[in-house]
Order: sequence, then structure tokens, then C-alpha cells
Amino acid sequence: MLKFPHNFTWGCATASYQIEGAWLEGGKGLSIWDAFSHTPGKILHGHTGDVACDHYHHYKEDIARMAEMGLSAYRFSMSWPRIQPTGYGKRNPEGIRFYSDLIDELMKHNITPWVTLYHWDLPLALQMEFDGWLNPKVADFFCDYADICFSHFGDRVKHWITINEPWVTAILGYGQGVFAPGRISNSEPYQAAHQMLRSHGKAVDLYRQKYHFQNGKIGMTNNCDWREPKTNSEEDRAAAQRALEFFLGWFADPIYFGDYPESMRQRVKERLPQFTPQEREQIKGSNDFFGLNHYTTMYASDAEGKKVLSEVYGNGGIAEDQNVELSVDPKWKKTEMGWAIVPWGINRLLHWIDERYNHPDIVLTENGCAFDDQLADGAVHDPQRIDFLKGYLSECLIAIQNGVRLKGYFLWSFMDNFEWASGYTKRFGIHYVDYESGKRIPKSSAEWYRRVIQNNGF
Ligand code: PNW
Repeated sequence: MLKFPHNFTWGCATASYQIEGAWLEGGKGLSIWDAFSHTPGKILHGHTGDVACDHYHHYKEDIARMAEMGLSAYRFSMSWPRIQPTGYGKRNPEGIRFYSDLIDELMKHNITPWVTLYHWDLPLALQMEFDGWLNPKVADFFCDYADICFSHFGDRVKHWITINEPWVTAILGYGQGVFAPGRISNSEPYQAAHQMLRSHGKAVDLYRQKYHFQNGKIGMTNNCDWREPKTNSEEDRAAAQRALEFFLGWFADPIYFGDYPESMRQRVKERLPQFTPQEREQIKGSNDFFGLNHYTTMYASDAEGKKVLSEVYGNGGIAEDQNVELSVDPKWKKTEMGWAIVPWGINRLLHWIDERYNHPDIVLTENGCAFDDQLADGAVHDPQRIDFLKGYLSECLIAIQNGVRLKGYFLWSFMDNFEWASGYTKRFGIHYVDYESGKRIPKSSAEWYRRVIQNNGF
């Protein structure tokens, strides 16, 4: 039996656009994902989040299921345009009431809410009027929006995540154009990232100054794959290190050290923005915990003299800037996303973070996998997902035993949902969603996870 530390947090995660639906209800404004998903050709099969899991109308049923599983925490995100339809100015009382009721329902069942303020559904008006994350003004709007959330929900919410995976927004949204807002550029990703860091810094500052009495914790969540040197050569080891700096250091270095990694300065040069001394001050030290989303691992090798091209989706970012060639071991099994299953990668990444950032409290705010789950005779058997979770959780425990301060684990995801550009074709849930009827069916992994939580291990 593998036992986790006493007060380890066991949770599940979701995000507003992926589950809520009710895209034109309750006074909600439009988001860039509403616009993007309604643009022909952007999403597989033309799927949209208009209805999604219709969680907006079924949140009580969903929370009852969470309670049955014994979840200690639930991570969800708030839709900014549901709270502020245009992203600035007027608030929407109905949207505020929805999240307030949702939080009350969680508290009623003893489930601790972990709230992400921004999981990619930027109010469309901010994109159209201000060019979204490219505009420094958006940091002020974000801060005002955060203020509304802290003031209405902060009496009950004690765990805040400012921004989910700015890497994805920057690279997939402003670099490769496969996610909203669909921009393609080799400089905008750095500008958008810069404004998201500024926004995070401002919101955390506000929270600490104005809402100190609420006694909560706040941080950013970043995603990172592990990069293993392809060979033991000095060049490949440097390439793997550089790849991690371009992936995670890009966001975590400013937060922990006050500036971007030196490797990025040297290579990205004038396309990498500069922080003012005041911004540096504000951003440095702005994480109470290190939120980490982790899904996969790739080999990294030095690409000196080779032409490396950015592939769409799930690679390391702007390849030309890094000079790193990525590959996988053909023997590694893959999930439906095509992401390699390499449990030891999570262990190495946790140690890398632990060492580089001086033993921060780390929370795995997402880990999980998509498989081609089939409903048969009213049940869904997903042994592959259970194997995946066993592998990754075992490696998490080894990291903890070796001194890494990992405090919690949030499984992605509580239920199947709108998987962005892949629409509903990729199922990450431990609950199967029959999108025709809206019915949720616990997969065998849900029952397995219930027992893990009950036993604090497996
Ligand atoms: C994360 N990549 O997205 C998100 O936080 C979730 O909303 C999402 O459903 C989940 O992981 C599964 O994809 C990512 O291309 C999307 O590297 C793409 C990448 C990474 C994370």
C-alpha cells in the first residue's frame, strides 16, 4: 500500500468553457472561445462549448457526485464574461450569483473550492477593443475583475489561481493560432506572456494588500512537460535545460527570481519584453504555491546546424528560438492525445522545480489522460486510465519521499468535456458524459479514485 502524507489534497479539476454551456444565458457576455469555436474550421467537427456538459444547469448533481467520491477539493474556473460581460465596467449579478451558489453547494458537502480566475475565456470585447493580452491595459481590467471575485467569494474561497497555463495562451493562442484568439506570430507570444505575468503580479498584489484578512493563498498555474536529454552529451543536456527554461522558466523565473531566464534573453533578444523595476518587484515572490499541470515527456537534443520547425500542438514552443529538437521513444505508449505516457517524467520535473525554485510548496493542479472510452451495457471500463494514474501517482509519492513539497493532486478531469480544438472527441473524464442525453456515468477510474481518496493511497 502506497500512503500519501496526512493532509494531502485530493481533487478533480475542470474549466468554465469546457463544461458550463449556457453560453448565452444568465446575462453572460461572449468570450474569445465562443467566437473561435463558432469560426468554421477552427474546431474538429465544428464543435462548440455552447452546451458542453451543461454544468450550469446541473452543478448540483455534479457536486453530489463529487461528494460521493469523497473529493476533498474541486478546482474550477470562473468565466470572466459571465461576471463582467465586456471584461470591464458593469458586472453581471446573475453570473456572480451562479458562482456564489456553486461555492455554497461545495461548502455544504465539505469540498474545498480552488478557483481559477482565468482559464482562457477572455471577454470578447477585450479582444476586439484592446487586442486582448497584447494590451498592457488588460492587466488593469484583469485586476478589477479579480477584485470583484475576491470581494464576492473570498469569504469562502481560500485558494486562488490567477491564470491557467499562460504558455498555452501564448504559444497556441498567439503563436500557432490553434487556440483562441487564433493569432500566428513569433513575437506576440512573448508580448502576451508578458502582459499575463503583469496581470498576475497586479492581482496578487491587490489580494495581499486589500484582502489580507481573508487569509487565503494565491498562485499561478503553469504547464510543463518533462524534457529528458536524448544522450548524455553536454550539448543535449544543455538543450533539455534550455527547453525547460523556455517552457516553465519563462513564467516561473519572473515569479521566483524577478526576470526571464538568461537563455531566453540571449536567444529571443528584442522580441522579449523588459519589466520595469516596479513590475519586477511586484511579480517577484507572487506565488504562495507552485501550481503545476503536467501531461507528458519528450527527449530533447541540441539542434545545432539543423533546421527545427515548430510543430502544431503540444511541442515545446517556438522551436526556432530554442534550437532544440524534440522526439519520443517509439516504445513509449501514448494516450489518445498522442502524448507519451512516461510516469518517471513527473518525478524528474518535480525535482527540477524543487531545486531551481528553492523548495516551494507544489500543487499538481492537473494531471490525467484521454482514452477512447466506450460505453457498453451502461458502464465504462477504463483500465488504461487507472494504469496511467497509478504510474503517475507512484512517481509523485517517490518525489514526496525524497523531500519534494508536493501538497495536492487534481485529476484532469472530473468529467469528459470540450477539449478545445479537439472538441468532444477527446475524453479526459473519470465520468463519462453522454452528450446526447447529458447523462454522466462514472467510469471504473472514478470508483478507483474514490478508494484512493478514502485510503489516502493505493
Ligand atoms: C490543459 N499542449 O491544456 C488545460 O489546462 C485543460 O483545459 C485541458 O483540457 C488539458 O490540459 C488537456 O489538454 C493543454 O499542447 C492543452 O501542450 C494543450 C497543451 C497542454 C495543455
